[in-house]
Amino acid sequence: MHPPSDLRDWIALLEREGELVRVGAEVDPHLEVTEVVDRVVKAGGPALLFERPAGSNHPLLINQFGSERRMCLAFGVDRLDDVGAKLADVLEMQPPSGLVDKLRGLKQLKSIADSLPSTVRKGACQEIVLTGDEVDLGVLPVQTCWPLDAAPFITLPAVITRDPRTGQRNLGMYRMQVLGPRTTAMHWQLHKDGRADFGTADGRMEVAVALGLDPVTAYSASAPLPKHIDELMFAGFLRGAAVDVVKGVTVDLEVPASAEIVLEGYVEQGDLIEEGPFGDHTGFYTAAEPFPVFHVTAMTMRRDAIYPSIVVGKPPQEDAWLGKATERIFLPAIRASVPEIVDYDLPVAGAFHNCAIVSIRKSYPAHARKVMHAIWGLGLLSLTKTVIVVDEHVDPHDYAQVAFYAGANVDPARDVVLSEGPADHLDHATAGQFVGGKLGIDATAKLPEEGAREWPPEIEMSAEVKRLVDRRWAEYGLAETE
Ligand SMILES: Cc1cc2nc3c(=O)[nH]c(=O)nc-3n(C[C@H](O)[C@H](O)[C@H](O)COP(=O)(O)O)c2cc1C
Ligand SMILES: [Mn+2]
Repeated sequence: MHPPSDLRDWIALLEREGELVRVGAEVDPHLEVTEVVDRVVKAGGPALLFERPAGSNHPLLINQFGSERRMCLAFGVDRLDDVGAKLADVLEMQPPSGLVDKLRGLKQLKSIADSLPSTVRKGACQEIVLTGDEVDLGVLPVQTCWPLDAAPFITLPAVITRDPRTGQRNLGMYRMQVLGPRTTAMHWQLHKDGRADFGTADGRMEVAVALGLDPVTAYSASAPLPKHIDELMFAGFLRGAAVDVVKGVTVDLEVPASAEIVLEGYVEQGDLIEEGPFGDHTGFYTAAEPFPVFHVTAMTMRRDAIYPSIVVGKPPQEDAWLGKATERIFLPAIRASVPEIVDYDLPVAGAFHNCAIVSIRKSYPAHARKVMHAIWGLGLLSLTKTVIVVDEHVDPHDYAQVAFYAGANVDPARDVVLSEGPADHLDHATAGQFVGGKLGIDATAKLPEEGAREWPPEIEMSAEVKRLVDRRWAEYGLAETE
């Protein structure tokens, strides 16, 4: 099964699969949509297409990513780990030894070559072209999500920039506060690639924003790739089909040809505005602070464009599933540099950066500490506040098991690491912004060199008796158990 080719293809798939409900009633994008979606997300409910958002002629799609099943449909897989496996295949490529291997290697190389975006002359995203004074962001059903939010903001954009020095493209998902008919703020945080591009720009830097994409490309804008990797190429690789791009009408940037809506424009050095406050995925309102103003020079659209949205707030929200996809897809990439990691879990309640649980194949003293420091040194995982390390036989997704070992195997006087490092831009708990403490909990079984007495065996019933009880279960007259 191929991942959907654009947003409409995706909506049709969701509808066929019983994963989408059309809401015909008029609903207000000011707070009301949030409350409806919050209830639907928390109940594991469907994607919603609000056909009549108050004050706008553009339907609003939300909760498209809000369940594991929909994430799998988006990627055309049965399990999200299958997407990771595709990446692992390429990351673990070995020099071929026989013909079969060579052919397999060629196929893998071809899958990379076929991932590059392909430039087309015409794109549906430019069926309607509005420039200059014709642009009015007010026609879009942009949500005001929470009561203390400063303004409406665009929540699900793919923000496209190029590194002014290398020309390398970047896509990032950064919220955009609507400031006026032709201006928004651009909330790229300290550790993000779009911000780094802007940091090296002289004067103006062109920016394009794509709204309403096929789900894999939209996901890719949120993926924590190393800066030099083009998220559009990554999307092409994950989709198994190149993303078609078309040149912008007022900027020298390519945009996904099938986007529902594209905003083109620029940001400029020294042109900043107090952005926020907004309720965010931390579950709190993040304080107002200066961010660049994005000036829109063109707004292009498909006919009857659909506006995509998402709500971030106290977890769990829809973005939890984008995060879970990242957790699964990036496991092989993490293993490529820290191979002793067996699995990991970023609890949804930990809002991505508050906690990571990592299981390892422990083979030497202080191994768990080595892995903690690796996590604190790895891309955006470096922002993780608490790392809990368990042995390979412990399932990091089973929080009861993890709690058991974090209690039973830990001497807090010996097995806790306190360190310091960069803190998430939005973390409100640290004493100062951007810098904070790190907590590591080594919940592995300890070795003598780690200052442990003899480690007792764990209780486990013998396989023989288990088999006997399996065999005799019916005789006991008890109900079936798992
Ligand atoms: C719904 C949603 C909203 C997000 N909003 C922001 C934001 O406002 N600012 C930001 O810096 N990152 C935000 N992120 C996270 C970034 O998209 C993510 O860190 C991504 O890796 C950024 O791309 P980059 O690594 O190319 O900078 C958001 C993610 C999601 C899923
Ligand atoms: Mn990037």
